[in-house]
Amino acid sequence: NIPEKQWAQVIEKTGGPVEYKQIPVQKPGPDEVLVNIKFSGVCHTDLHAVNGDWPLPTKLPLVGGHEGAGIVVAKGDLVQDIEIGDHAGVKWINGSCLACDFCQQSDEPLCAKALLSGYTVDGSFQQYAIAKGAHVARIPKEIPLDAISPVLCAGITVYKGLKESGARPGQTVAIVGAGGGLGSLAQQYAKAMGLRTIAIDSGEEKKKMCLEELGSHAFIDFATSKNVVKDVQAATEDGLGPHAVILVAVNEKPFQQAAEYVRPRGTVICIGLPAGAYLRAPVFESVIKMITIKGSYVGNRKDTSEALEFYRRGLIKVPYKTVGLSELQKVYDLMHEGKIAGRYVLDTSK
Ligand code: 8ID
Ligand code: ZN
Ligand code: ZN
Repeated sequence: NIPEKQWAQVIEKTGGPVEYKQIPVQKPGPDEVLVNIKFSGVCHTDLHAVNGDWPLPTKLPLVGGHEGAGIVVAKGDLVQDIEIGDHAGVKWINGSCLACDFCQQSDEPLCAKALLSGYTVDGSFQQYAIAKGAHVARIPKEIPLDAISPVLCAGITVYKGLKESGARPGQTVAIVGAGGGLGSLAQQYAKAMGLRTIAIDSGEEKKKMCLEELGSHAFIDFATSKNVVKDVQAATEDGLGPHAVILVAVNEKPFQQAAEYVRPRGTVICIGLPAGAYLRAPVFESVIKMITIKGSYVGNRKDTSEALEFYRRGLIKVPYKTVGLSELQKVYDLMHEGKIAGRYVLDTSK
């Protein structure tokens, strides 16, 4: 029984506020599914969308959210390989053309026609969300929907970023922004991939989480360190710096620092998207250290199923707190202040 109305968090204009209200439930098109969202993680991207931080406009009015985990309750005639009652995830890539040069190579995040959940189409901050049948994440039924929701963006993205870094088991990766949603999962995926991690973030709560719960061997507090570059290098066994750096901070500064402490031959992976930020690296050191600097953008459908499989196998611990969908503004306020250790997950029934 699908209701006609549902609770949602909606912004009418860029800058907000988010408004908790009832809106109609939409019907899925022929190649789409309707997912009864049970839980949705809140990603910093959702806050960027509210604030209009990026040079890409959102749809308006907008229902944000792209870490939505729930149950398929309706589907279009063309959707054959997912059934009503199956568990599914509405992730950032809501759909893509499946035909362009990039889609053919399973680089669907690069598709010029990609639909973005909670950005160019309505997302998971509502009780019933629509996504293309080809793109919803298939969630095995034994996985709890609350715990898996942050994996649907944060998990997939950092897993992909770690693969893009080329770091191999036994090597060391610095996670910059380690105490946030992406950063906390990055430490877990890195550990599962046999990597050592150095966590960089700020404050006692995040330090404790990174060292005691997430398995990093060192924590560097960017706010109190006198020299982040030296401290990161000193935290590697031979003092030569980490083999890779995963940048998931929402601040420009570390994007201009990483090339200085990464190891010769090392790779800097840019994932975080601070507003108006630029990368900077000294040409001299970049050349003579043979550094690679790359961007990494979410993941494809295979990265998605692999990231979920890591969780299913018990390799990933997701540090999260659950509050009601109605409390989204509070989560944004905490996120804006950098006060969230791990992720907040919204329960759409409250
Ligand atoms: O596909 C992608 N590239 C992708 C996918 C998903 C998210 C990119 N993102 C982007 C988001 O849009 C956002 O810009 O990644 C960024 C991180 O998202 P998040 O993990 O959801 O944000 P958060 O939970 O607020 O964590 C950010 C952390 O960065 C720390 C903060 O303390 C916080 O814990 N941080 C900051 I701000 N400045 C720092 C610094 N100088 C820093 N950590 C280390 N050094
Ligand atoms: Zn996200
Ligand atoms: Zn395409």
